[in-house]
Amino acid sequence: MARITGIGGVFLKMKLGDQSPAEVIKSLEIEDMGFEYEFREGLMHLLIYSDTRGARIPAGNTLLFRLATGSEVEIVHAEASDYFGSMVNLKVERGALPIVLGGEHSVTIGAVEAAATASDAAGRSFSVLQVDAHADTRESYHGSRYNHACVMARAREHGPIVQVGIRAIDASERPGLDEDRVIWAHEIAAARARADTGWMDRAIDGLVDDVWLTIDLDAFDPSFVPATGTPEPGGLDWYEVNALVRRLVARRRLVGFDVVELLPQPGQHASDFLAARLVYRVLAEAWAG
Ligand SMILES: [Mn+2]
Repeated sequence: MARITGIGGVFLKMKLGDQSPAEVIKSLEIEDMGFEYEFREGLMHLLIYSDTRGARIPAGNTLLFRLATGSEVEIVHAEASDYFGSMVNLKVERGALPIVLGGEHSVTIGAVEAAATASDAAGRSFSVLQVDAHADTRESYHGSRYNHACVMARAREHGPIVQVGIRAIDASERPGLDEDRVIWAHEIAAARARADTGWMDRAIDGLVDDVWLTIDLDAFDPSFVPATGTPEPGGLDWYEVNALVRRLVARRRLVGFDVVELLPQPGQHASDFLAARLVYRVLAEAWAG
């Protein structure tokens, strides 16, 4: 196979066997220079960016990926965001509830933008509830404003955000955080000991008419979801997240949601089941609520 090196902006499409992106790159003899991967399977669209530790592509699926270097990384990220935005738009236009699954948390950026535009057009205010271990409020990271570390910095450009379960932030994020809109994981742990769920209402109080819910699976304690890229101890439990969702749909209009940062581990599928069950539960609550 031809050796391709140092090319920016090349778009390759190929059918894969049961290979990881890293194995594909190796088989193509492309030098790994920080690639962006886009993976499409049937109606499910996942983006896999440069952080592909352990990711595997099931046999018979198609991997689309672009090689991006330097300033191109942001361009590719922006294109990916547009892509997810257009997918969400399609769902909204049909009156459906859009669900985005990841993979990379950056898939949320375009989805939120599309949902915000739809709410705006309908004359309703828009907000985002984030359930996550990390604040994700960096303005730019690794050369891109669309990096997964910048998801909530982009989201708050569209309306108020509330952040739940936060327990790991960068020093640079601290000054920009609105403490009234952050429910820290340690507060939740303390409330748990008192069987006090008031923090859920406090979180929802900060939201407006329409809400996009973004659930980064690392919000859960790693004892529940070990299969994620950046596990942080001291997280939420299953029933807390379920109760929060139930209260959310009782008090606000859920316009879409995502469940992201699942990083399946061979031989250990509890996290995968939790993620699937969570999607299920949010849908059930949304339809019942
Ligand atoms: Mn996140």
